[in-house]
Amino acid sequence: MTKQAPWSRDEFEAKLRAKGEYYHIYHPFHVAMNKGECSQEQIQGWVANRLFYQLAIPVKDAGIMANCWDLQTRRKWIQRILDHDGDPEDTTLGGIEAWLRLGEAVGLHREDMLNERFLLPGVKFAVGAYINFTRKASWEEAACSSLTEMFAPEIHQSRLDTWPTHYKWIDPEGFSYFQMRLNQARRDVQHGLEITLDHFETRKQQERALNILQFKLDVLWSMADSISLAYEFNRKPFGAVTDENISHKGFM
Ligand code: AHQ
Repeated sequence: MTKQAPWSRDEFEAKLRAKGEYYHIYHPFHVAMNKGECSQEQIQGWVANRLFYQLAIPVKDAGIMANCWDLQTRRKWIQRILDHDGDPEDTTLGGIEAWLRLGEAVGLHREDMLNERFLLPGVKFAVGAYINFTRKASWEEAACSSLTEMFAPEIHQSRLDTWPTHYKWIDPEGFSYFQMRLNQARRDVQHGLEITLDHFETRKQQERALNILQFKLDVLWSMADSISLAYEFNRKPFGAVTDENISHKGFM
């Protein structure tokens, strides 16, 4: 079989961006949420479960840095950890604290969010798959998997455009996380895209990059599926045998 020529840099970027059609902004749960069709319990369930993803991001990014010997890359990548954990040098809220305040704004208690009271096994497994991939992959392939954020500004903006109208019971202070991510995501994507376009050179490597991005799109879609099953279709884990929230804790 003849070896296929690699795509040009622009063609490769366009192929990556075309994956946006599978982004979780189109998941029925997110569509319903932005249409104002979610109850307070459904919003709470989504916020409580998405916290686990937010807590995992700096752990994931620290794992990428641990695999990366390139000083210039680390000098940039470390900002992602500071964005989420908060920068001790400045008073701006870190993303995790901002997410916890979103949780309080939708009526959740901090300790319930942090002790995984509402965390669904399916969400935890999807996030665990993401962390495990980025730990084992090269730092360049792990960087590529963060490129779902090419589509994130649109989803954060869609929440800022719709939630204040549909969910007047939520203190607007809670939306600061979405506002913060608009610029942070755009900056992250610029760096992640540069790494990806530089690293994946042959056609075979470029096809692998698309598959890595699809893996991460699967992670995000599967998280929404688990949340939807539990909070939209009222099929919580072990719901057939108990009303309690039963699932393992910790183990990451
Ligand atoms: O808040 C999000 C965030 O900080 C990140 C980091 C990035 C990564 O490294 O994988 N991905 C990501 C995402 C965030 N928010 C999600 C959302 O829907 O609110 C979207 C998600 C992403 O697109 O990967």
